[in-house]
Amino acid sequence: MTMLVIFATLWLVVFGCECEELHPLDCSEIYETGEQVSGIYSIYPTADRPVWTQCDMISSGEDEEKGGWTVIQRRMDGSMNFYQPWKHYKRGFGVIESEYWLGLEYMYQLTHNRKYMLRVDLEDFEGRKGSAVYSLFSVDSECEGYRLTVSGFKDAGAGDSLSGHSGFKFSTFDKDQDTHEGNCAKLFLAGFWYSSCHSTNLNGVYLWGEDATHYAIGASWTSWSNNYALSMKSMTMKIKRLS
Ligand SMILES: [Ca+2]
Repeated sequence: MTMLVIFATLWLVVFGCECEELHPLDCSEIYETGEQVSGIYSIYPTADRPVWTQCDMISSGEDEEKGGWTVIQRRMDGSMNFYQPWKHYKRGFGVIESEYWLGLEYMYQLTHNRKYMLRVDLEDFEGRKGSAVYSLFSVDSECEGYRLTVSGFKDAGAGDSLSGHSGFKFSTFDKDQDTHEGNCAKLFLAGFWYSSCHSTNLNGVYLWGEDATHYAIGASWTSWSNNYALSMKSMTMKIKRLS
């Protein structure tokens, strides 16, 4: 009987530990457990349900780059339509193996009381690559319109097209929270933290390069070449926890 109690207690302890390990908050936590292979993992921004995401595990380079990065947005081949309604931007959409948006609610759950940095990696159709790094990234609650806070820009070849969007709420075609008299999401065919309207349209139309036919609807990052007509080939937004 005593042995049975000891065995049951040990089982509970072991099982308890396994539960902890199986519920990582984000990719930073997965990296800290020793997992250093980039790929698809499930994370728990909320305690109750897992969310699939790409984890970018970086072990080389400068300290700022090292760690587990949680990919919150990825574009790479134009396979996914990013002109989506509010409820999809809230909960996330897309295909984790290729193009997706993690979801504003998960971004809020991760960042509202923890410190995260943001890195935006870009590549154009000429093969040129560059990044923009921000030492602080957070998203407010839905009641606050999922307002963006981004600061501490550091240039890594892409220039800064995002700081101007800090302090603005998220807008979609069916939820206009921008400061423009019109509807920026309808004008520029995406969902984003539009002001009046944008200096980057990372969720914009995948235009396969430069297209000046329709003004600024592409997936642009205007400090790239001061060109609203240029749409990127690949874009990734990823965040890493600092505390
Ligand atoms: Ca408006």
